Amino acid sequence: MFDNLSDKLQRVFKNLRGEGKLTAENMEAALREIRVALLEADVHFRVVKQFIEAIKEKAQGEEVLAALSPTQQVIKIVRDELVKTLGSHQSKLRMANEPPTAMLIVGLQGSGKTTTTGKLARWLSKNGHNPLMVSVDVYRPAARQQLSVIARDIKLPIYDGTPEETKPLELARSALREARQTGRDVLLVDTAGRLHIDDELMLELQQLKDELNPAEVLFVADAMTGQDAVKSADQFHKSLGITGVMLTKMDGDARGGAALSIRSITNQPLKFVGVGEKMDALEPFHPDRVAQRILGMGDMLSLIEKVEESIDQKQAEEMQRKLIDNEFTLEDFRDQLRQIRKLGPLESLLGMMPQIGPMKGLKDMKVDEKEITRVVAIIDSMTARERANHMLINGARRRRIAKGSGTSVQEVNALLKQYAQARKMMKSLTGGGFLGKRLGKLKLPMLQ
Ligand SMILES: Nc1nc2c(ncn2[C@@H]2O[C@H](COP(=O)(O)OP(=O)(O)O)[C@@H](O)[C@H]2O)c(=O)[nH]1
Ligand SMILES: [Mg+2]
Repeated sequence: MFDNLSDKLQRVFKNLRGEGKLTAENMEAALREIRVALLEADVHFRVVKQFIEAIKEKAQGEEVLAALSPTQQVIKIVRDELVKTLGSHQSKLRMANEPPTAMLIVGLQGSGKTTTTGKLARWLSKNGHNPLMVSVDVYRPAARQQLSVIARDIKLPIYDGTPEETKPLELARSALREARQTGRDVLLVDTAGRLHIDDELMLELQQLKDELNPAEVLFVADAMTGQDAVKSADQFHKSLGITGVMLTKMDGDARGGAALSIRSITNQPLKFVGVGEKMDALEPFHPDRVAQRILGMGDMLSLIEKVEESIDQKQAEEMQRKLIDNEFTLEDFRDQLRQIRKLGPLESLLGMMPQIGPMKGLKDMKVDEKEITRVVAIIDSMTARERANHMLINGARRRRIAKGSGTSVQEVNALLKQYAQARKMMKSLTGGGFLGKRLGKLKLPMLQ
């Protein structure tokens, strides 16, 4: 699933990285390609429009992390927007305050309602629930039989009904009573579908809804039907009111347009996806994981996450300002080293960075965690005035600092030299056009 979109987006980012430097032109081209990729993935045009506009806006705004390269920032923005489009957070099943919780499974014929009812019962039972199933699809002779076979297969109970119970409402009512009496906490009601939405179907579902007062009305849609799935979900929601969507046959859908549109268009969350015919082929839907899968850049995304977690943005911006104004002191140097240490093993971090531009040099930099500890100790032994102005540190002071930190004068000298180099390097990184000249108020420089 999402294979095509994933391939295309990865190509967009690869091209951007290949260019080394982002400009207004290649960013514009990248946005165009992203737009085409989304449309080709059959994402609803309104969703595509929103998506592209949001990216443009964010790229021009100031909500970006100073510690990321411009391309990484673009990737981060696209990832954030993907997660948002997919629903931001995982949407869990709602349970009634008083069991049993009724859940109505609705949708068009052949969308996968009966199969998904079985899968969901299995999933619930594996997650601490005690479900009962019932089929109220009384129109097709084999329909109820189909759910019975599934129930036997997954060894979970089904309410079969008496021969007199021939109406959906009767069956549903009795099943709810049965669930209550036998201590089942969830009742899954598999309903009949039609090839097209019609008044009769909607009336029947409305009556079931009134009778059962379900905590969930789950719309089942076939992902392979793309925008038709989105359209029928929208219609069901407008006339019946749904509480969530389960998209089936994601295993056969290389495009993913339905998954990417349904949330924005219906404003209802995608709760589960079906990924195969077998009973265990049902997954709770996690927007962040799916976005990750679509972007397919595991390493890059985990780098971005790490940076997000450990770097306080305000602090980073302040640091950038100091660098530019040449106010970067030994104290700041120590803070940076502490930040770097928070990121975890340095080498693995550097390994994740794209080896372009000034970053190339970093790859060969041997990083020793003990070295960082020693450097921090040396800086700790300086007075505040010395930390603020390294020019003060003469021979006598160097000897005192070495003694205080349990190091040698050579080591103090080496540190001061390193610091001077770092100042120079950082200045060239920030001033030389790599990140633009206005990092204090960071914007994606290529869009200014
Ligand atoms: N590959 C695949 N097939 C599915 C999935 N969900 C349902 N199906 C198949 O879709 C067909 C229709 O399913 P069914 O549950 O009878 O649909 P209903 O008419 O809505 O009850 C059956 O052949 C199912 O095996 C899925 O996630 N992946
Ligand atoms: Mg069915």
